[in-house]
Amino acid sequence: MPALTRPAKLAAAAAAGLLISSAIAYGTASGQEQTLREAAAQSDRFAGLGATATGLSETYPEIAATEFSSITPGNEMKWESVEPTQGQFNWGPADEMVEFAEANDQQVHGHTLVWHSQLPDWIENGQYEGELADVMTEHIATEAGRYAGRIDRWDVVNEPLNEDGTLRDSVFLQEIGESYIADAFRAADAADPDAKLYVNDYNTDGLGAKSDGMYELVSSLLEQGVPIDGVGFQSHLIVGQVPDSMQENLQRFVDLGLEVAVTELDVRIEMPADEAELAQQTEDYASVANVCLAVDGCTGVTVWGVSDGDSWIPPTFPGWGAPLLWDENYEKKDAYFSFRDALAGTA
Ligand code: 9MR
Repeated sequence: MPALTRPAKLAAAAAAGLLISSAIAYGTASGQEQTLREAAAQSDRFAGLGATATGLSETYPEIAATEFSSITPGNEMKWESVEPTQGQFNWGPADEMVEFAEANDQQVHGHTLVWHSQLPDWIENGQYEGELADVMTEHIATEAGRYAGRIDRWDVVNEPLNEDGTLRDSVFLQEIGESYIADAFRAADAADPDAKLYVNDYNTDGLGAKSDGMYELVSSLLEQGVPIDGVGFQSHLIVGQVPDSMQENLQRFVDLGLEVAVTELDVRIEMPADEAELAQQTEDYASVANVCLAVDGCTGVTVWGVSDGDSWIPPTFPGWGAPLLWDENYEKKDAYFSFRDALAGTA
């Protein structure tokens, strides 16, 4: 069947009673080059985008819808966003993003239920009613419960590790102890038994102390019968530094019976980026896609933003930039094409 044009798809969806929200569905233009999502679909993987609500509604809706098959809300599902005051919730932006994904036949990667950062002040300052363990499980029950059945993967616990592989000294570790991780997964499983439940971290992409810590952590969770399904590898990389051991590393987690995903890929360059660095970045994107394709349990790759112009990198790492697949003018970079071809298995 030929791909439907956007108006035809909308009309068909409306006729079938499928348009339950006001989110716009974007069709796939026929006769054009393959998109990232089509490339990834050839091996049943997702091509994901770490997006913002404004990005989906204003800045890059068409790119998000046509190029990607999974959406991760970059900030909108974080604790400070959804529960700025204890018991008072702000679901608007997160709802919009889930509706956008559903209208465009995309998966949703929920991010994130328990994280030491971007916490509301009332948690940071300890101004909550009750014990933190109960507050945390209540938060998980409410958020994961709200979206139950509509989330493909949840980052249940984000960034629990120090660089040496020990557990990060977060407010959750301090107040609850290391059982907070198992408690969080059990609460998420109870609230949304269908979602795949992930632990997610950065600097765990290759073999090393931190990924050894992750390996020990998930092994111990599995031994305790904790309902964990997957491990996310953020892959915030520096150009030329895709770890040689990335495939071996991801594979050892799959060998434990877990699935894995690359969850926040970007490849930063010290500015100004020269031709050689951009060429290296082009290779690096393909290498990461190749790793995911080489590991049977790797479900897909999410990139952390569309354009170099709206990445988190320049403000966070002054002097660094150009980390993504589209340049500041939303023109596809060479890295886009190498990444796509690698996802399709043809690079
Ligand atoms: O993309 C997010 C950015 O807009 C925020 O300012 C930032 C604050 O920490 O968080 C960014 O996303 C982070 C993600 O949630 C977890 N891994 C690291 C990402 C980059 O900081």
